[in-house]
Amino acid sequence: MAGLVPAIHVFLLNLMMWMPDDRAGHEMKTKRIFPVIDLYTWTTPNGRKVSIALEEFGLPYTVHPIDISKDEQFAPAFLKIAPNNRIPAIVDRDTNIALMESGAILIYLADKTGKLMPKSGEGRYRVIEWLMWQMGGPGPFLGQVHHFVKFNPGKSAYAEERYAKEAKRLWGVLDRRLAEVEYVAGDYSIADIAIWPWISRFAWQTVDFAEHSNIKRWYMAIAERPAVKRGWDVLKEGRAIPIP
Ligand SMILES: N[C@@H](CCC(=O)N[C@@H](CS)C(=O)NCC(=O)O)C(=O)O
Repeated sequence: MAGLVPAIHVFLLNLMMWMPDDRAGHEMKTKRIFPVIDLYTWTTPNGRKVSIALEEFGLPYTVHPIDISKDEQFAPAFLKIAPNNRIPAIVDRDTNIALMESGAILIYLADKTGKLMPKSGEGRYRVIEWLMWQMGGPGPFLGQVHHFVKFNPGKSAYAEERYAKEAKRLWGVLDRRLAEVEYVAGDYSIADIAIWPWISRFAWQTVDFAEHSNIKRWYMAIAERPAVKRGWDVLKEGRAIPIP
C-alpha cells in the first residue's frame, strides 16, 4: 500500500503532462518528465532567451509554440498569460505565477533557482544593469534594424540610417565592455543570456564581426555551451546556431 501512493502520484503527474492545455496556441511538446514551467515561445531572440535560460537552470519545462507569423500571440487565451500579446511568457506550475517580458522572466528564474545572478550586492546590480541595457537597447533597436534594413529596405531611408547607426553604436558598447570582462557582468549570467540571442542575428544587422573581436570571443564561448545549443533549437527545427 505504501508503494502505491507514490506510484499514483507519478501516474497523475504524467497524466497532467499530457492533458491538453487550452491556455494558448497549439499544443504541446514535452521537454522532460514532470515539467515545472510552461513556456510560450517562438524562434526569435526574445523567445530563445528564456529557453536557453531554462536549459541552463535545468528546470523541466513544457514548450507551447506561439506562431507569431500566424498571429497566435493575439489569441484571447494567450492574452490572459501575456497581456502585451508578445512572446515569451511563462507559467510556473509550482507557484501559479504567470509572467511576460523576457527580462522579468529571467530575473524570476534566476531567483527561483539561485543561479546565474548573485543574490545581493554589487554583482546583482551589475547583472540587472546589463540586462536592462539589453531590454532598452539591443532588443528594440536591433529589432528595428531587422524590420527596416533586412525585411523592408527602401521604405524609409531615415529609419534604415537611424537604426543601422544605433546598431553600430550598441555593438561598440558591447565590444568595449567585453574587452574588460569575460562576460558582461563578470561571471556568465542571465545578462549574457539576454544579449546573446540578439547578437546571433548578426547577419541582419549591418555590422562586421571582424571589427568586434571581443564580441566574437564571447559569442563563440556561449555558442559552445550545451545548454545554449539545446535552448536555441527549442522547437526542434534543426536550425544551427549561426557562426561568424
Ligand atoms: N520586451 C518584450 C518584447 C517581446 C517581443 O517583442 N516579442 C516578439 C518576438 S521577439 C513578439 O512577440 N512579436 C509579436 C508581434 O510583434 O506581434 C520582451 O523582452 O519579452
